[in-house]
Amino acid sequence: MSNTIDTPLEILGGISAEVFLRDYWQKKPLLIRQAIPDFVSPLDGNDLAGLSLEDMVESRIVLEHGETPWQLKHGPFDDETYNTLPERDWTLLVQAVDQFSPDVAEVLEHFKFLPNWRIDDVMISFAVPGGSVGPHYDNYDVFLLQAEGQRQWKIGQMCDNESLLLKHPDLRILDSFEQTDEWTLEPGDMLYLPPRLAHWGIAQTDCMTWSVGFRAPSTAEVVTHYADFVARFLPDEQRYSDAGMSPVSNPSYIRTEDIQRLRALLNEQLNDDRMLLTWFGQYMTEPRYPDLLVGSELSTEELIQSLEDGALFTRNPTARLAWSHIQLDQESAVVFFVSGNSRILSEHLVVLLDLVCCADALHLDNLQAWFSDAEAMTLLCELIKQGSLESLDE
Ligand SMILES: [Mn+2]
Repeated sequence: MSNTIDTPLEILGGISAEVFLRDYWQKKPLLIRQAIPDFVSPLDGNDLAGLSLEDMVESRIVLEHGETPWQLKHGPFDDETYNTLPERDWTLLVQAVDQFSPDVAEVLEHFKFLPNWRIDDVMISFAVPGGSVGPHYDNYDVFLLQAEGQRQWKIGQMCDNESLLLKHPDLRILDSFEQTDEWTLEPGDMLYLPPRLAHWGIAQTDCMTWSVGFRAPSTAEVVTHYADFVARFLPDEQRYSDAGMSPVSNPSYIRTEDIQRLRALLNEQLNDDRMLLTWFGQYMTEPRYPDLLVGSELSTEELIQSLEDGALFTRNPTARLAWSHIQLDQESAVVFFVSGNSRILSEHLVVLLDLVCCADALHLDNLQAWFSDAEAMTLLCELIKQGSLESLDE
């Protein structure tokens, strides 16, 4: 592992991950000039517009002075859409471009000081001069990397669900913006914003911004999804029970002891760390576009043969992988989360998991040592079958 916590990182403007996480992450913004020096975007506005024509891709166009103020159009678009756009004041936004472009996914390599299961996607916006989606806030952390042209970023107040918004059916634009700072970002510059901080980006020239966004379940999601997950394992017969209760003096009254029984029931069901880990790992690795995981059936022998013939396997950018340790009776084991599923593996496979999760590619050199390990080979075949690992020449 190359992430030493006190190493100065260029992507963070020369501060260490430790300092960034202590002073900025989830707390305050950080402007980093030349976070990626001399950054040259591997795709341009036309490439992005091309992506927005495809069915699988989530895209939007925001026109400040459209048929209505701040008009929002949803993709997929067609050539006609682009032929009719005005010269100024519009923005095209395309979600999860990292899933469709390995060159874009590569930018995520810079963020290895954060858990990869917290990363959501790389959204890319292209704007013409004046283009903006208005002053707003988001509920998640974001790194805004200027990829092309210049964009002015203004930052403002911390917001919450009481912050007043313009009346708009789809967009959450702030009614008031209390500016505290502003900067113009050039290619390679990056701005980190914590959740709920008001921000307002305005294109100065034709410009492209990459937003590395993070996912964090809302507390409401955690509570409802986890409760649903636990409930799947509970038979209908298992119920609130009050064997041994004392007689009531007032039949309408709910006593402290009744609530204590309920509390005990909830504690017993919700305090299982292994269950919590299983749910969390599965939930946080759910892929955004599961349809993009297309696997192929391969036996261990066929896998070995293909590796010996020079095959290279890489992670499908759609796959989301994470792992952790769990205690099984007496021994420690590993639980591996793969795109919303989990499987328990022997502890000795940690080294292989590290390869699967982190290596640039899997090939004869780094896999040969595992050929005689049946559990390891079964795992690799399943990852290929399930589409998480794909052969580079396919
Ligand atoms: Mn935003």
